[in-house]
Amino acid sequence: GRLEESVYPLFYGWFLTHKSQSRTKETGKKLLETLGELDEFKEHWGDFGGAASEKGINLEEYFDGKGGILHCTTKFSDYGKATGAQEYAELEAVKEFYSSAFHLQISGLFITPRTAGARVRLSDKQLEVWPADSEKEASLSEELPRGSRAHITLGCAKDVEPVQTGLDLLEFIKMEKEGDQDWAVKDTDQGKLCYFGKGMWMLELSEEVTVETIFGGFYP
Ligand code: ACK
Repeated sequence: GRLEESVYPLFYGWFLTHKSQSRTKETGKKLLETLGELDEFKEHWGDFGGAASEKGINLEEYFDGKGGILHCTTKFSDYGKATGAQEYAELEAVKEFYSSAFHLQISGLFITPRTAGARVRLSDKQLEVWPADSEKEASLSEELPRGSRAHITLGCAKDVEPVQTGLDLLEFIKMEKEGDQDWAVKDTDQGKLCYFGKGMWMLELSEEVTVETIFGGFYP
């Protein structure tokens, strides 16, 4: 029968199709392999705490926490309990775009000692379902452009929650904004690899990767 009350998801986002998931995982894996073999990376093993043996770090094992379907979260609504969850559900764009297909652009890939993720560049249309306060909520001081936090979590280190991936991405973007520094370490066949210190590596893809997604909610 009809539900008396609205049912709110755990979160809303763009969910990658099966095919796009395998491709994205593959691209991420390639980065981890490239990094693992890079001399410049080896100089900074210490950033990853005790994870490095004499042979190095197995990054794939390091980031094996928290699997699941690859997605780009728009709103974490916590089954309606999160601040603004109900208002978000009522947004015209959210209702209109629900279940629609979108192409998302991945512009970079990154790892930190906590998370591995993909940086997503949202279009103006996609920003219509991006919560107004997402960046403010996460970065206490600075004003960052809307959509800065958009990401796909590819992996988490042990005992790290996936919410950390977006926070790590904002950390990169803050440094990019403040920095007069050149972070570039190496040109790879995938793009420019940058080291920001403290175990924070970003690969700026020379060609953005397009992934197919469906906008919707995650309920389990
Ligand atoms: O990797 P993610 O973007 O980070 O996808 C998962 C998803 O919701 C289910 O846990 C994200 N998430 C969890 N807590 C929050 C939060 N407080 N704010 C924003 N995103 C969150 C998590």
